[in-house]
Order: sequence, then C-alpha cells, then structure tokens
Amino acid sequence: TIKLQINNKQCMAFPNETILSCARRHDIYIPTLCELDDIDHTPGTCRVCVVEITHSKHNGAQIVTSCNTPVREGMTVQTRSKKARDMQKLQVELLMADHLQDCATCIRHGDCELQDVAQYVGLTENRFFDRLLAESRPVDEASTSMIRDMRRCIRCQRCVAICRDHQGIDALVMEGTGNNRVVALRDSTDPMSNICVSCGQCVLVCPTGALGERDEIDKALDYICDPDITTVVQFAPAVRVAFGEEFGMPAGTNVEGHVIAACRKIGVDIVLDTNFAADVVIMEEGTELLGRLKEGRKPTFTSCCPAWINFAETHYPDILPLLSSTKSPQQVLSTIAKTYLPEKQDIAADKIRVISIMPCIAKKDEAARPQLGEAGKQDTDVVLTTREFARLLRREGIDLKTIKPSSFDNPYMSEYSGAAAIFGTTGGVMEAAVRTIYSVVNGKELDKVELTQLRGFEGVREATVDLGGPIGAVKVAMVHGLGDTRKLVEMVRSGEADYDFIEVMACPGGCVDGGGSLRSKKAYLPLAMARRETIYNVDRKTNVRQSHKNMQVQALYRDFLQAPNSEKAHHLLHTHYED
Ligand code: HC0
Ligand code: SF4
Repeated sequence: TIKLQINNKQCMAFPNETILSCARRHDIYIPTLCELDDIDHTPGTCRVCVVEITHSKHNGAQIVTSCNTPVREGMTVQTRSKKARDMQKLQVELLMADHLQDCATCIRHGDCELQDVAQYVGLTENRFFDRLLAESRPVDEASTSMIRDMRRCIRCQRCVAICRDHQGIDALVMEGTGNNRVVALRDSTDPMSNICVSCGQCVLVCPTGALGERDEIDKALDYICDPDITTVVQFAPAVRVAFGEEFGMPAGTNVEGHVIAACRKIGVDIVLDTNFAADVVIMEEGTELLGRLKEGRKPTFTSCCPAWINFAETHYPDILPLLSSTKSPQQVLSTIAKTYLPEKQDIAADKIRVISIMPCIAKKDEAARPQLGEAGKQDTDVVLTTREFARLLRREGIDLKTIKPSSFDNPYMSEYSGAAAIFGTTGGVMEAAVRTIYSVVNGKELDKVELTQLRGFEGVREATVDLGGPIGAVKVAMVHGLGDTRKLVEMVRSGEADYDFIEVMACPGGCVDGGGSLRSKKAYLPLAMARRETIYNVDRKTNVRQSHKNMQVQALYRDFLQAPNSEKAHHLLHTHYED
C-alpha cells in the first residue's frame, strides 16, 4: 500500500490507484462530471475534478485532474485549498460558458449533474457566456424516441463509451473541432445507415440534458383533458418497482397502487395493466414455441423488447425469421383495449386512446411502427417514459409519497399472474413461459414454480429445462445487454450455440433498469438488484403464478379470441419484422 495525505488526513491507497478513487474510499468528495466509475470511464475532459498537490517527491506542487492522476508515496493533496477551489470553479465556469444556460427549459432541470457541480463550486456569476456560441450547435430531432441536444453537451463522452464498450453498438462519434466538437451519430448524413437501436443507455449516463427522450407529456395531457376521448393508461411490469425513488421512497418500493391513484387523479378514464397483456403474450408465444419445437424449427427468440427488435432488424436481418411473431405486451394490451374492451364495456372504439408508461425509450419506436397501426391511428397512441411520467406528476402537483394508493378495478384487463410480474427482470419472460408450457405439455403444474436456475445475473445464462412429455429437455438461454446479445447471436448464426428458446433484453438487467427509467446521478444501474427483488416478491405474493391460470386471460380467450394462436389471435396479436 501507499501512504499519502488528502486534506491533512492520512490515507492508504493501492498501487496505481488514482487520487479520486482513494479520496472516495476515504469519504472525501471531489466534484466530477465526465468520470463514471461503474463503467471505468475517466477521459479527464471536464477537468472539474482538479485538486492541488502541495507536495510530491516527483513533481512538486501542481494542479492535476484527480480522476487520472495516480497516487504516490508521501504525496500531500488538498481538494479544498483556495487554489483547488478556484480552479474547480473556473472549470465549471468554462463548461457553463460553452453550454446553453436555459436551464428552466431543460428536461434535466432540477436533476442535473452540471447544476449540482455548479452549486458545489459556488458559481454565482458567469463571465464568459456566449449564447450564440452554444446555440450554434445542433439539436438532432430525427429519431422517434430521442433528442440529442448538443447545446447542452459537455463532451464527457460517457454516451460514446457506453454505446461502444458496453452495448457494442458504437453508434456515436465525436465530430468537429474546438467549440464545435459534438457527439453525433455515426454516418449521420445518411439516416438509412443509422445503427442506433434506441436502447437509451446513453441517456442513462448523460450528466446533463443533452440526451433525453422525445417529450410527449403534452400529447398525453391533450387526450386526458379531451372529454370526448376515453383515455386508457397501461403501465409496465418494471415501472411499479422503479418509480418510488423519485418521490423519496426506498429503492424498489412497490408503488403500483400509488401509480393507479395518480393516474386517476390526473383524469385518466381507465387504468389497465401491461402485466395482464404479459400473461396473454405467454399464451401466444408459448403456443407458437411449442409449434415450432414440434416442427424442429429453432431457436426462437423472444420479441417483447423493442430495442432488441431494432437491433435484429438493423444489425442481423437474417435472423428475423427466428423471432417470435407475438407482439409485445405493450402492443397486445393496446390492441385488446381497442377491440375486446369496447365489446365488453360499451365504449366507442374510435374514441379510445392508449397511453403507456414504460421504462423504455424504444417503446416509442415500437408504438410508431407502421405494422402496429395505420398512419395517424396507431394501436398505442402515446408512450411516456418513467421519467416523463415523473415530470407529468410534478406538473400536476402530485406527490406520490402522500397519495392514497388505489387498486385496479377493470374486470376484463387488469388481473395478472406472478409470471407476468417477473417480465420486468432479465430471465423473467423465460421463467413465465416455462411455467405455462410445462403445464400445457404435462397437463399439470410444475412442482416448483420458482425456476432459480434461470435467475442469475450474468450477461448470458443458459439452462436445460425438462418440459416432460413428447418435448423433453430443452436448452434455453437468457441474455441482457446488447454487447452480450451480439456475441450470442453470432454463436447462433455460426452454429456454435444450439438453443431452443432465447430471451433477449437489450438493457442490462432487463426493464427494471431500462433506458427510459429514472436516472441515477454518478452511477450506472445502481438499483437493479433492489428492483428485481421486489419483482420476485410480487410474484411470491400473487395467488395465481402461471399465465394460463389468470381468470381474465381465460375469459378473453373464451369470449373473444377462441384459442391461443387462433386465426383471430394471429390477426390481432402477431406482427412481422422488416430489415
Ligand atoms: Fe418491459 Fe415488457 S417487460 S418490455 O422489459 O415483454 O419496457 O417493465 O413493459 O411490452 O410486459 C419494458 C418492463 C414491458 C412489454 C412487458 C415485455
Ligand atoms: Fe447507442 Fe443505445 Fe444510445 Fe443508440 S440509444 S446511441 S444504441 S447507447
């Protein structure tokens, strides 16, 4: 170990450790913006983490960036000396000068790492701001799901790193020079060669409002406030366990009842559950899978994650025939809400608008797919990310913490099984499918419904599951994060991997940490485990733990769809993909 002093405190460091890392371990705060420990990102570009080395055998006194300067034996460091504070402040001032300072109009207002750091260094005036300079940089609004506002970019390059090193997409590049250096899409001049798949991981790590979803809060409010329109809200399995934090509740708190109450309070007519549709998806996808297994067609990939669909279509179009044709729960719910519900509840189908709340930005792309509606009449009308929903509630003056929780009351489309609840975490769709397929094949339920062999957290997991009967043992795999997905797809294409059924979630962790969920400052995915645990608890507490035992799903098939994969079910609940 190495001994040094930081702020007159004796510290022990590991060889090659940086000053920043050592200070953190000793609970000494140094402001940072570009650095992100979880993804090993220390480009040293923001220079906010400067500290003063007051004594060092090697270089004497100097100001250095702490994120990439290694500790030395006997070094003395000051993070709060006048010199260090003045330099930190100057750096923030320079960053601010180069940044559109219209904070009130920014989607990160009140939740921005740059604002935090500006406050820390005590920035009270801005000597260098040149509005024209900041405004000259591009705002890329070409995507359906996200906006890249380079006027607010501080060039930390976290987005470039996450996309390249973790998701393995490498869609982002630094372009231009000097003040005009910005993050841009690779081959941005040709929209057809856009390789971004809208996974939203870049948005999760952006420290400012430079990357964000396309904001559709007003579109949702227009529907909610229109007396001629019946608004239906659905919310995803993961939203209820990944939303309470925003309102000061512990990570992973289940706020299902709070979300329902909040929706009613803002004037939503009918609150339904995406979980219900997840059960329907298991009926459709499970039946489809059994059919394919009997034909010897394999593997089948799940189709519910829209960034994965974007990825397959853009990067590996040859595997599209392997994808399940079943629509995602979001789309299944919207379709049934506009066909089945009007039959049951005497609502004019053409007056229904479906708003979904999703921890995902790619769900906005999904909702806009031409094959999932007609132009101007999509099945899902508005998709709000969890972040937008939080902003909507703030706009409406609703504090989730103090609202009295309510419960679902729709008799046709709101019940869900434990199997549906676990869709929100990696491995959940697979586990849900196995629970039902086993029952279909064997005419009895699994002895143990919790399939712990499917529940790890490694990027790629595989298992052999005995489905019994004529099907026997099947090989399944679950993958989360697109870096690992690419590896797995390559292995399937080369024949190296031999699986029957593969679940893919584009976001590491699955939907609990989706690219549309709340951002954690200075950390990438710190809450996944707490959220996942709550999801498993929801499953444990439900009376019905298999999709096929959901009574409302049984009624849907009896009264409307006839049978899983029937002609009508095919017409309404299945789709196709295009490269
Ligand atoms: Fe998911 Fe879904 S589980 S993709 O991760 O399948 O977004 O939560 O809503 O549609 O149900 C997200 C979460 C969903 C869908 C479901 C699936
Ligand atoms: Fe890369 Fe995903 Fe961001 Fe697109 S959304 S730029 S693929 S990280």
